[in-house]
Amino acid sequence: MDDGKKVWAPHPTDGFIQGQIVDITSDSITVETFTGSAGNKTIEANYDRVYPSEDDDTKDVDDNCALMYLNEATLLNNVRLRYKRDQIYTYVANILIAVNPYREIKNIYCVDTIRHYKGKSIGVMPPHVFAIADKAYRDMRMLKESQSIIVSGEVGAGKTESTKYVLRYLTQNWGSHAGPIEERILQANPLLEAFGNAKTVRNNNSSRFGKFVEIHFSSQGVVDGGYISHYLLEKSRICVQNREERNYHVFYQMCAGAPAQMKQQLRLGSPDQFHYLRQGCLRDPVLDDAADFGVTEDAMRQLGFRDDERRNIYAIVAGVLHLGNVSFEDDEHNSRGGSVVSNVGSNALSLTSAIFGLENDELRDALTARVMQSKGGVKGTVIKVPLKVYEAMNARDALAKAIYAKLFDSIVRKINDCIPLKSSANYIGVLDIAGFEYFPINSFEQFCINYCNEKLQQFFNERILKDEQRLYEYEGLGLRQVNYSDNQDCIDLIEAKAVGIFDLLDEESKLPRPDPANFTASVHQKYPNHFRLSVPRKSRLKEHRELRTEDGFLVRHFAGAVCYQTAQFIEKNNDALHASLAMLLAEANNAFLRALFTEGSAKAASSAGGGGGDGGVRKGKLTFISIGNKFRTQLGSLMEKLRSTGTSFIRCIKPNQNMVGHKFEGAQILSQLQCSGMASVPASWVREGYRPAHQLLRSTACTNQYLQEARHLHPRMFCKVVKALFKALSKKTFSPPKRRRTSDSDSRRCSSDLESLRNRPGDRSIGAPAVLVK
Ligand code: AD9
Ligand code: MG
Repeated sequence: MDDGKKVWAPHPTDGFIQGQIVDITSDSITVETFTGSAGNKTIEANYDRVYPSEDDDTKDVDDNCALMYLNEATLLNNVRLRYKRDQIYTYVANILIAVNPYREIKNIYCVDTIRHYKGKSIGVMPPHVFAIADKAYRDMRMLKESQSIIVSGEVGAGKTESTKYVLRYLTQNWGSHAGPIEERILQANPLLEAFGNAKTVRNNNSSRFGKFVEIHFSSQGVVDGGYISHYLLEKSRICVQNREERNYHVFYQMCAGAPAQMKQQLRLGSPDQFHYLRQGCLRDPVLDDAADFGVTEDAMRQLGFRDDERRNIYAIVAGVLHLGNVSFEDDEHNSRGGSVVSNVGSNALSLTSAIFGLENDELRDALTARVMQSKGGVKGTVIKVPLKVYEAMNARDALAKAIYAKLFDSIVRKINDCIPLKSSANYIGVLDIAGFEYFPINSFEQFCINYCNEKLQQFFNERILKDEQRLYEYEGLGLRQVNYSDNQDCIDLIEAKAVGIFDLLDEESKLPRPDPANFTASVHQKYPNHFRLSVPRKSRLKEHRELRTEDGFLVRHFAGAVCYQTAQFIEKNNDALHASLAMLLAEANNAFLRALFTEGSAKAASSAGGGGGDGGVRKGKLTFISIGNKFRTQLGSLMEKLRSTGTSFIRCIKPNQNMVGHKFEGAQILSQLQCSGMASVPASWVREGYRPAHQLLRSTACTNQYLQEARHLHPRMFCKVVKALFKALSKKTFSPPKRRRTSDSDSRRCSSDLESLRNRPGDRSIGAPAVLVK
């Protein structure tokens, strides 16, 4: 880096800005910027934040590994150049970066495009989700090994849309129409979205749960069936939403689009009649609730939900809305305090009882009093403790959340019943789960999702870095080991048996009077000097009161430090209904509702392993079911699955916060690239002279033509070429080693060697089927 050299310097909004070096001191560089929003001025930056620029910085490449200087700045610039040309996809080796275009780009997902990508190696066609899906399919068939595609990114980055395109590609057999089982698998999406997606400030169709969708194939490579696992449905939304957000789509769909008879039967009116909908916004200009009701209904029909099953589901949804309208007031006739259902609320109470098949009085009692064992007097005597108004409201909300969550579980179970496996040989699983997140205030939900992202990052490191190193050893490239940050310590901090944060939380929750401050103190006491954990930083935001030690803790995640406020950890971690409510539901006349709680919990317990011994902890006469523990177990089996499959990664990027097309907010995008490991991983490859051979093969323009042929060479020759290339690239000269003509017997050996080269684990899809040089 000398004076006059064209470089990228850090910039607060653009991420990086181009300029030329005008001064260099021992620890900083001064850069005069060319143009851009900063205008012509000088920027002084740390030495290690200034990066060399490509000679021709207007030319983009399909694969970032083809850049001469691969660093954060050139990576960002390449993605930017392509985004401007509506090329939203870019590779970093085999990882796909997908920038959300926030508008329709013509023909990029049509049937013809699907056809073009079928059977083509990565790199033959322009970067695309279809290419990733096709690679997964080819690898599955060739290696006879299941595959997974991990789609990640922040809220609104396009994970769910990308997942849908992958699923469509895999279920549309060579561009023809999907068959009945494929059609059913595709219809699972709109149904899950109706019940599990909602409008939020950052995405008007935000998934409020994670999912892993497996498409199973027979040994002939034909779709055989599917299986969906789901994770962490956001329950708080059922009762409370921000002013600009909404509840789950299905509520509004039913209010707007249900047939008149159903509306009459379930006493549905406009959304503003319901407390659970009124707090948020009622309509979204982009969504057509009435039409979407039809979409949800069609999805259920096509999946094979019977008329009575659909009716039962809708009734529960309506019941939850009426339950939310049950309001309370102080009980003036009771000297011990307590609450009664208010006049306004009593109509809602009877509608709810009617729909749920409950006795009106019993529902009222269960909401306004709690059954407890008396402390003094005769041992084991059960007494009723009246609840205060806010406690009764909490009981109501807990009931609504439990019912809706169980309904969601049962819908997923039913979908799985509708797409059964018959003779599955292998599967391709697509994971669509929220990425790393942090807000001004972070609670249990963020803690769980960031824990999940730590696990996925560890897996990413394993797959991308460890496997890559193994591959180079195999190719005899003799490269130095690349160091990357290991996050096992952070994972242990959270999940370790007995001493991890999840178990400390469960310990506190099992006490007669759990206290968030005690829990937080126990975390700090356990880890006084842990690198990953510390006392929360003072909140910089003035409107939030300053955090004290007992209010939370700070975890240094791989993607950044997050401060968690622990006030609600204990209640959010507890998945059990209070005994009086649980007893009430067990006796409901609505058989569907009753089954949600009996069947669902039996299955959940067995899937959590050990008959629920882990997840359910006896607490006096009450059961405490820990969400954290259940999630840890679920994630454990997901990771086991992922480890047993071949993997591809799709990193989705949100280009701007306004959710509009043609707006590239460089700094925000850079931070997403950093969080996903995209900025550091390839940079370390390059820094260590560590660029995979096959990437060179298909991406380096100067050698492209020669290497088109080289990929048909014998593996040993192939390795020589690559080594020569490696040296040549550092000197910018290249003369290929002499190639010998292959004899017929050589050809055959080459053919099988090449085949095994292509097929070995971690195949980088060197090229289309072998055609030997004659
Ligand atoms: V969330 O964490 O579930 O809130 P996602 O799933 O990452 O989020 P989603 O796929 O829902 O985001 O995309 C958000 C919106 O971006 C969509 O509703 C589309 O309007 C838009 N989008 C995303 N991908 C594409 C695309 N490939 N083409 C056009 C897109 N629009
Ligand atoms: Mg989503």
